[in-house]
Amino acid sequence: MAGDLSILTATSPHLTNIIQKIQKQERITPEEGVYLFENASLAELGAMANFIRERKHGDITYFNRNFHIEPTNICVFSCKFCSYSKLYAHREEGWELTIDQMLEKVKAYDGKPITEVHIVGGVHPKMDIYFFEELIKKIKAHRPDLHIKGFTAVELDYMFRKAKLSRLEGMTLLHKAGLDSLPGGGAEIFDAKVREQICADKVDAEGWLDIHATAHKIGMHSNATMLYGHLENYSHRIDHMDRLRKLQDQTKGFNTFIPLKFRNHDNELSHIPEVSAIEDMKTYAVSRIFMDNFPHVKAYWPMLGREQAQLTLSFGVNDLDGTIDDSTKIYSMAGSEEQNPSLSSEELINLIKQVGRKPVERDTLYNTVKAY
Ligand code: V47
Ligand code: SF4
Repeated sequence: MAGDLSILTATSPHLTNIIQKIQKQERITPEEGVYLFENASLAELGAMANFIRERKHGDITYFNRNFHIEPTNICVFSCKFCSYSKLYAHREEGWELTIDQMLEKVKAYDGKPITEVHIVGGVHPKMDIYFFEELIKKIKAHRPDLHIKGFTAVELDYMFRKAKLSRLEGMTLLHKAGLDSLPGGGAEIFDAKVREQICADKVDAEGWLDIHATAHKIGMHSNATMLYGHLENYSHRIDHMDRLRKLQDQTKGFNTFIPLKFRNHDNELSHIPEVSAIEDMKTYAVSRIFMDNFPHVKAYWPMLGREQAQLTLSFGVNDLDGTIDDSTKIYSMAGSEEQNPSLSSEELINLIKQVGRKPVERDTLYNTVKAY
């Protein structure tokens, strides 16, 4: 369990002050967040983040059994970091699944102890809200206990606008059909100038936050991501987290914060070198320290690779995500460590145990399914 942070000999009065705040469970300011990124050593960040992680969760490390459905990679947008999408004009190079094909994917898990399906994909101009309403209803009719976590705010924004529905009307329609929660994708970096350079044409920060606020308002939970390691600086990362922290103060609807490392394979930002493992650990640690009102910080292991994912468990992360089969292509196409992100539950449990943590299988809402 969490020890005492006073063993840390702070290298500046500013850092001493931050350490004391953490011990007293006080919130750090955005300026202090930037200070940590710029001045704290990796060891100091690790100690602080781990202290908070153990105070919140002890050694527990969650994982869940889910699978992905990616309805299409055809997309009306052209995010520069995306290695996955194809424009509608080149749709013969991509894929478009029918409702029956997606139902077949769900049926392939009949009898298997899966608790969640994560549905996310490109923004296809012809797959509208009513198409997805029917899909969700059919999945629920087939397997009512399966939690449907689906659609980034980017997909939802487009669907709602196309159907001329308000965000509240659109979200309510999908929720009534059986959509249970929202994944955290599409957030990227909220700063308008950086967003303009990496994903100019999709929903802006205000829109992303408002869509999640709308979901929270009708009782749905959601996650939040941050794409780091491209054109942004430390202030942009902290600004991103600060906007999420403020919304969470109001709604308490976010479960998990997921920092996503930019991978540079085969996209329009391929000239940008990927950040180091040290930078990854710093980012996880500052996230855990700064996002005091987010219950969980999650690492997506296929993106980082198994060993780095294990390391994150000492830098604030208490949850490992990753499909247990190879159903997602978003990352493998961007150059993730794991080209075939397949890991049996036993292997995942062993990875967690190897670094002295306690694996706990959870459902989407962090109810314990089984402790190991
Ligand atoms: O928004 C796209 C990212 C996200 C690249 O909520 C890239 O449980 C790195 O949000 N390098 C979508 N990242 C995936 C996502 C997610 C993943 C796992 C769990 C959850 C959850 C959500 O993938 C996009 C974008 O930020 N992404 N391309 C790339 N080249
Ligand atoms: Fe489309 Fe998402 Fe790729 Fe952007 S990241 S181009 S919205 S699939």
